Amino acid sequence: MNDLNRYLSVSPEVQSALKENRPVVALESTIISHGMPYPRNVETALRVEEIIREHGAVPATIAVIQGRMTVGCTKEQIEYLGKRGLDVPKASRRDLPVLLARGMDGATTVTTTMIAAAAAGVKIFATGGIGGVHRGAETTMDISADLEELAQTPVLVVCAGCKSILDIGLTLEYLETKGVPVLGYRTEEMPAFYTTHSGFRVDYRMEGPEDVAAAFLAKLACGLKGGMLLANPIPAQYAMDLDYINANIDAALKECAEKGIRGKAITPFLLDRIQKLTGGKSLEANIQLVYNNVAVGAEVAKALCAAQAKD
Ligand code: PSU
Ligand code: MN
Repeated sequence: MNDLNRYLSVSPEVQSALKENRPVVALESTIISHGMPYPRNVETALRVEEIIREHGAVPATIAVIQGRMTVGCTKEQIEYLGKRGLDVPKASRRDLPVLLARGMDGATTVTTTMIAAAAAGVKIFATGGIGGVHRGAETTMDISADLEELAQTPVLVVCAGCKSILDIGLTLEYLETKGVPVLGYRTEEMPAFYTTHSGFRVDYRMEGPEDVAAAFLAKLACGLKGGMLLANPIPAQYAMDLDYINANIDAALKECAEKGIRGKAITPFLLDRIQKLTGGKSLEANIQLVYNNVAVGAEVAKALCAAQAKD
């Protein structure tokens, strides 16, 4: 067995789709274990897989299961990841070696989902929001590993932007420095997760899945390392009031500082507090934007396969 295969397990369905140039969409598991409460997390994760299938693509939920990066989790594994919640360790790039060596489980973030997707040959990944530069990072140096991963791993990530628990302007500056294209799906404005509005512009407006696939293929063809970010705004009917959500984000940030929460616990703490402070309203918005992103992810994956079939 070669070294990678010892730590990577790709489901037979995903393997045959990749071999036959059929569209596959990767999905992360931190959003399941740490991003939403049980049982909504499991319901959402299963519905997300259905939506991808309805759009003619194959879903590949990714997690670390008993020391293997698993690409294409089963329903039982998704249920397990959702039920165990915070007891599943959050697995970012720096956690991966020890979790794999010890045969442990891990909830993959955007970073490690990209790593496993790339290892398996999956090029499109859809989620809710990415990590980024935290507010106050000029003193805390809290910058998500997701940004460095986008700079080096060739996967296109569909998200609804980054939420304003982060410094959106600094996150975009960081991505610019690292040469990561930030594309807006039918928008010129960088969306801010719960809202379509951030006041910041994306690099390019994309008109449809073919446009996105063509840019991604050009990047791959030229050996320009790294991924791309496709920012897809939450559908208007589910978007939250900007002042309302920002006030709640500010309250959650204040509590986080007062409690002295640090490191990788910050993001799950803030997500949970915002959900509670908004009485679950932000959870509904979060679920809807994920549904919207995976549908776009499936369309882009199809366009990519179609373009590759022509070559
Ligand atoms: N943002 C969300 N929901 C999430 C996350 C971010 O709206 O679930 C998760 C993703 O897995 C992301 C991770 O990769 O948090 C970033 O964590 P950190 O900031 O610790 O890098
Ligand atoms: Mn961090």
